[in-house]
Amino acid sequence: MPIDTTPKPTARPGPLNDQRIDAAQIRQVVGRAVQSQKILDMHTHLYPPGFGTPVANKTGRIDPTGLMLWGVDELITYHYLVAEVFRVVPATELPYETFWTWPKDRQADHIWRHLFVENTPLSEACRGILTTLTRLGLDPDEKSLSAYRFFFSRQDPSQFIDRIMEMSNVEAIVMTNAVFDDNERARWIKEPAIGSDPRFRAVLRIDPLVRNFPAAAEHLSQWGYSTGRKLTAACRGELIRFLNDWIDRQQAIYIAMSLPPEFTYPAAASDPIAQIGERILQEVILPVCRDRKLPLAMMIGSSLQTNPLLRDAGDTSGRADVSSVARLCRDFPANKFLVTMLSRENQHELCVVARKFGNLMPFGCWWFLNNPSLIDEITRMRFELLGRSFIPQHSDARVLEQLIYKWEHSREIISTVLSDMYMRTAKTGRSIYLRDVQRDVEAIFAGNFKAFLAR
Ligand code: HDL
Ligand code: ZN
Repeated sequence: MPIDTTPKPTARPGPLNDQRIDAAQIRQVVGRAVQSQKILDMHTHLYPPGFGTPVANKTGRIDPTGLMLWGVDELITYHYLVAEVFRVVPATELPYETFWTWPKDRQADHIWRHLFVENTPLSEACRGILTTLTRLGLDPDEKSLSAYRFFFSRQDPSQFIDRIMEMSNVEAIVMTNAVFDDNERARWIKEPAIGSDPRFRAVLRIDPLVRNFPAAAEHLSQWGYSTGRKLTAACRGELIRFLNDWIDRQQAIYIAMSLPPEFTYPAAASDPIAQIGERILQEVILPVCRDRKLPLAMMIGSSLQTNPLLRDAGDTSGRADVSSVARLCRDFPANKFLVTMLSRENQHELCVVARKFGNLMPFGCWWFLNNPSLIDEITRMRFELLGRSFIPQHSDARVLEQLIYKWEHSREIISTVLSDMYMRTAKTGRSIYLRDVQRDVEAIFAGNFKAFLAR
């Protein structure tokens, strides 16, 4: 279902909105505006109940392969915390394979004990759990998870989504719908209306198409698209048909893919898979995005399965080539690029390239950058170089209740940074007005994304 992108009228000029804000009031006014701003969370891994849930709940309906993750066992076994617990209880003491044979609740008990009870929960992922439990009215000092389990078991998944969205002040949740994931694809084919929950929007995620076209081509031919390993005109036509079929099925609001640190455009002549990936990008993906007026989200810098024994927790980050992003924006001026990069070292260069290309929208503090110190650094850099023409954050939430902490923690930091920016502007003698704050806060948390979609 498309996002309503009709631009909200900017703050009404009028006595209230022309109200000048004294420097001493700026923090308070900005804090209130940021807290009350509804957020369009433009990248998550969340799902509505229609995708099934493996979590015990009030309705009694459980789907072991369901994709809607919520509840304390899913929260505590978030792959960020799996990686962290193996630093406390190393694989030499607890073999990875043994951990993976345990049921989810036993994994969660192990993580709770070692990261929250016997050690001080200091990491951002740990702090997030505590913020979430406390906001839900639960005691974060519990020594076991049983009280939390009882609380979640009494919830109705759909009503709980409403409650969490209200608590985190999120107006819409943008999913990641990986068409090459067999479980996800089967659900869309079985039930075409599966994506119709008005609280959610779909995104067509297509990593293998560029990361490993030969393998992707095999799957596509099994799905009825006559694609061979060579990008002939016929194959190109079939790939375009595939993308359009899925954009229509999902009502996707953008197309997304993650790319490795080694990604370059043009592709390295020595790498045939990268070479055909480049042609897929140039001759299939970008023309479809242009014709359908959809942004392409490029999430660059993830090295997958660096430690495969950690499974979802086994990925790492690497510095990527920002000049490749610049060349894509230059060579495809009719395309819209949402770009987030995983390496801290890439952030300043990405801001500089964004200054040169209006079809580039930097977004979020992604994954290993979603920590207070780095959100602060990156957001300051973006305001200083881009004004407010960027999207400061997405939650990347995989478990529903993460919306609570990921947005509470980010709002606090973004509010502080934005206040500092206003204080600096006010020091020049330019007054700051309430309409400035209302307009800017709406833009960075929702309006910029909606306007970019609508372009
Ligand atoms: O590729 C992505 O969208 C990443 O966000 C991965 O899903 C990653 O595992 C993650 O959850 N990061 O927060
Ligand atoms: Zn993600």
